[in-house]
Amino acid sequence: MQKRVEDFMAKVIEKNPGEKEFHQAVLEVAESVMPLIEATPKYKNSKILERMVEPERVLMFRVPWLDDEGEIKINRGYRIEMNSAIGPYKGGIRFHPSVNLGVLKFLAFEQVFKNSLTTLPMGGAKGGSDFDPKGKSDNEVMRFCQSFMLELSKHIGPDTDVPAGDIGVGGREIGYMFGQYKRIRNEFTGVLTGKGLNWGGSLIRPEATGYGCVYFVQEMLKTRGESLKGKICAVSGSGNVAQYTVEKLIELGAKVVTLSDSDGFIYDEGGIDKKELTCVLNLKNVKRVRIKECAKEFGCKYFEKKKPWNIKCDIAFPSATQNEISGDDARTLVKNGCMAIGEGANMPTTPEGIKVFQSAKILYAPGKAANAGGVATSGLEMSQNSMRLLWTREEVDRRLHDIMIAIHEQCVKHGKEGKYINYVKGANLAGFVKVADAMIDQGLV
Ligand code: NDP
Ligand code: 2IT
Repeated sequence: MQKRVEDFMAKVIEKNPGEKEFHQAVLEVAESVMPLIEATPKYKNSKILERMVEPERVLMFRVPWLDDEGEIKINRGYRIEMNSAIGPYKGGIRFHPSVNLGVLKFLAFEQVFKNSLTTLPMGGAKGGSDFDPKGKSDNEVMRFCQSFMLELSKHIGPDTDVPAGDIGVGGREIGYMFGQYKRIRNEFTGVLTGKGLNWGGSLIRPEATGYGCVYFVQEMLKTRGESLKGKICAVSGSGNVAQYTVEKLIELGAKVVTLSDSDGFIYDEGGIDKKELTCVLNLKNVKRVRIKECAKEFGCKYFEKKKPWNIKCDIAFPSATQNEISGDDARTLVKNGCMAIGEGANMPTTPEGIKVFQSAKILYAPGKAANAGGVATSGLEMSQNSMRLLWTREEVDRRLHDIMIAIHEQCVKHGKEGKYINYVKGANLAGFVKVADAMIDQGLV
């Protein structure tokens, strides 16, 4: 089997040179699903995995815009439409200087399996730009978003491809892009999710990824007769996902001791409380300053250029970016008694780190299962837009919670290895089967 995976990967690497994050994401899936493919003639003979790693469509375009000084700036825009076997393309948009083709292909590939797991009819896509919103004025961000959407609008639509937010794209950016789409197409439709509440957005969408991740970890803990009450949690990042992970953890009686950004992390030994979280939201979402400022406000410790993984914790919630937990970080977490990992971010643990967690037999949930609540609630936003009505907060939260429980059940069903649940294998297999069968039903697509 090892040889079959190696041969398959050699071809993927040859065809997609230099795209190391994409290779990493594909390898993880290939290792999980290859035994099933080899044992199932309909998958093997139809070259299903070879087809899945080839995006249905890749769009790459110039995004020119004017800064506040009137100087011309040029960024690159992308949309990777990976797979539409089970529904319209769906997935976020990332604005960050590290964005390139390989990063977005990894994210689009992950999204295919994640969206399949949600139980909702959504295909997989991802888009973005190497534009850096940090330090830009609102007007600069608006002009960039308008230029980006001028091209993207030709390729998306409520039944074709429905983007949403990701790193660097929140409510402000979705608003500017939605306004521009509406102006170009003269249509008010659910073409984006994560919209503002009074113009088509869904309650709970802002909270959904963080809440969903916590609900998933709750399910994992139940398999060992444990709960979140009193657990010490280390959270990385301080953006959308991190903020609402912390909110739900506080509500459920856990103690969150860290938050971070790309400059460093804060350590609040007594636990971040509701008042402090409100302060984080204001500093990060309104004033848009560094996490260091929160440490000053709370009088807690700040560690410059460090990640929070050497802080003793029961549960870690990596919620910043890919490959933020190395093999060494994973060993430190395990040594310090960490019992569970809930990945709010996409692919935050390196392959070496995953091996460390799995060998230590701790509860390890990959992002495509644990953070699927965000896109699931985007799916719920699409449903509400189609029906032209708005569900209550309780209704959306209940559906989100049920979906996270259902994802956990699928992982257990496909990932059980004796007493241990291999959530990586479970998520990959469950996500794969639905998409593979749909592709086969639809002929040579
Ligand atoms: P935000 O832009 O709101 O926040 C991102 C946070 O991560 C910031 O604190 C940022 O710090 C930090 N960060 C970003 N890049 C790096 C880096 N290279 N090194 C260290 N820190 C970094 O994004 P989100 O909270 O939406 O996204 C966080 C993660 O969750 C991403 O992996 C995303 O793909 C994933 N995700 C998001 C979903 C959503 O609905 N938004 C759904 C599912 C997954 P700084 O400000 O310094 O850049
Ligand atoms: O990675 C993700 O799942 C997201 N950024 C959310 C995608 C979405 O369409 O809501």
